[in-house]
Amino acid sequence: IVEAQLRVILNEESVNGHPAVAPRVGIIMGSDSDLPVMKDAAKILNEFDVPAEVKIVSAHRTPEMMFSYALSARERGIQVIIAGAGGAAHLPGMVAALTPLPVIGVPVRASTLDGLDSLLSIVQMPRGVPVATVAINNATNAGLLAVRLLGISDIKLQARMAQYQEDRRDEVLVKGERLEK
Ligand code: RP5
Repeated sequence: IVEAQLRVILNEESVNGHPAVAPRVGIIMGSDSDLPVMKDAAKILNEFDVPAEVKIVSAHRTPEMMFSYALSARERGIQVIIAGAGGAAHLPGMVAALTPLPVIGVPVRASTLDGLDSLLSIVQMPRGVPVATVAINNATNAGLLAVRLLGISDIKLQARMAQYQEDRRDEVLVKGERLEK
């Protein structure tokens, strides 16, 4: 999924509010400037045919929207939330405080501190409010982790994840063989 396509998804959803297929994963981010990073999570979910929604929800600029999003996610059928933010990245933690759903945090490199600020803001959660934090800018891993979480109760999806891992292993082996020649 390219950025332009995601923007179309965002605009369409803001117009009719009802995606065709009920999303299982919610991908949210603090700003549209996070899209170039967060699109990688959408790409993975698309690859695994997991329906997802993409929304801009800011902990600081739209706090009311963050509350309503987090409080309604479970009843709307969302099973995992991927939340990306940069700088004082409070979105994943605040959402995790408001929902019992698993929240995966993506620290986005967005400031002069190179993403370390985002990483620490997301990973240093107090006891009792977990956020599964991936590496800086690694929304791909957030997508993969969401698939693994869904795979716990979805055998077909879990089998596809096992296949994905085999494919990655084969890629490495092929590269190694090429080097040896
Ligand atoms: C955060 O501030 C966003 O998640 C983004 O990473 C960062 C900068 O936002 P913009 O000023 O680009 O909108 O809330």
